Amino acid sequence: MIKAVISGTGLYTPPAIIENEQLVEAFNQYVELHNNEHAEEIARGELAALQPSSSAFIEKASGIKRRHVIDRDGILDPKRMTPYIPDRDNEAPSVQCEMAMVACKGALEQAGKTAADVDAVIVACSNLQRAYPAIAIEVQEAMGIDGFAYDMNVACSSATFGIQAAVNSVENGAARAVLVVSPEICSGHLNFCDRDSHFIFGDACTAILVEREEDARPGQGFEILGTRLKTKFSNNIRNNFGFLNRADEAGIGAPDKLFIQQGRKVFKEVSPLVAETIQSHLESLELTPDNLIRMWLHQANLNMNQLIARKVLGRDATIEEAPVILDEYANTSSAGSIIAFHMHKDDLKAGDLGVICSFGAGYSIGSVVLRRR
Ligand code: CO8
Repeated sequence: MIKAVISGTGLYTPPAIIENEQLVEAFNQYVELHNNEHAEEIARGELAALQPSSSAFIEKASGIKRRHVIDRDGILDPKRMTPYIPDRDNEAPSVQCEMAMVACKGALEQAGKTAADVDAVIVACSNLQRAYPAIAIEVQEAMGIDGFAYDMNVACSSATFGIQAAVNSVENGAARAVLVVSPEICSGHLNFCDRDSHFIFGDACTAILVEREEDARPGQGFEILGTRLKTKFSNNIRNNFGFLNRADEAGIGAPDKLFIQQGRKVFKEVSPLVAETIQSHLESLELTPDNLIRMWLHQANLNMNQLIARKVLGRDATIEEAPVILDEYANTSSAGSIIAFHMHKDDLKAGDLGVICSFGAGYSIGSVVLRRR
């Protein structure tokens, strides 16, 4: 029987950084401009004045200190509040393809493989730059991979669901090796004018190489002991952007065509579901939480991760057990847990166990239990 392993990971981090203080300064300038412009309606009680944001709130509520973004200037311009990412000619690589190339090359290098060893590419992320052709097929072409490719989207759980799809392809013999790539440009669909969410996201791209155990270098990477996926419909994280928007002009540009969430409800409803999913997944593999050396959790909120880790372990997790990258990257949607894995896996010893767990819109939860080879 063919077994799949993760033999390499790669990461692309956009060089531009926005500190909380800089984001808040731009937001508060926008608020001042907006409130001045609408002073009369506000005075008449017809419109509520916008309230300023605060970097102390952001760090306390989320643990986020800064984020990497594709474009900093457009976001920090109080008259724009949107990244500026120019359209490209069809002959030039798309932005997502360009990010994916860096991450894919990193994953192949780590695994000691080349494009000739790979048969498939899955681009798994929350927001795709265009409807078609699939970004994955563009990445396949740019990497020089002979085989097949497709896009998929399960919001923050795209990468873990993508890993399961890759495991299936490898274990059923459809592909020797699959690259799962998550080019997350979250700034493209974040409402930087919304105080409740303007600080939440950042941009990054991760790649994971899933390949046949027999092809992987001895001692390289992680055995995939099991994957467990769970979804449960919720409107608490939603984005109504889509191809039908143009069919009702009234909704074009409305706030619901960008990311919107009931953060507190998400926190309360998702945390127990995640802990239960990890626990039952471990149980099905005849493992217990005590066996876990590491949890590479989705990186949305530090308080949430500490709560989930406490529920799973029955005690507070150390920073080594549940590493944090959201302070530097903010929420990079499906890339978050994979960035944590990429950065905090090399110290594990042969036989050590860990779990990658994503959670987010859908709701969707993906758990991947790994053993260091
Ligand atoms: N500055 C100052 N005060 C603020 C701010 C701010 N920026 N924002 C809100 N406040 C105020 C509120 O108005 C409120 O005031 P009051 O008490 O007077 O009503 C008070 O602060 C508390 O507000 P909240 O209750 O909203 O604060 P929370 O403690 O709940 O923290 C969080 C808010 C940080 C959003 C938190 O709820 C959270 O992180 N929840 C978990 C959310 C989560 O994990 N979501 C996952 C979504 S990601 C995903 O699925 C991927 C989607 C696809 C990606 C798309 C890319 C764009």
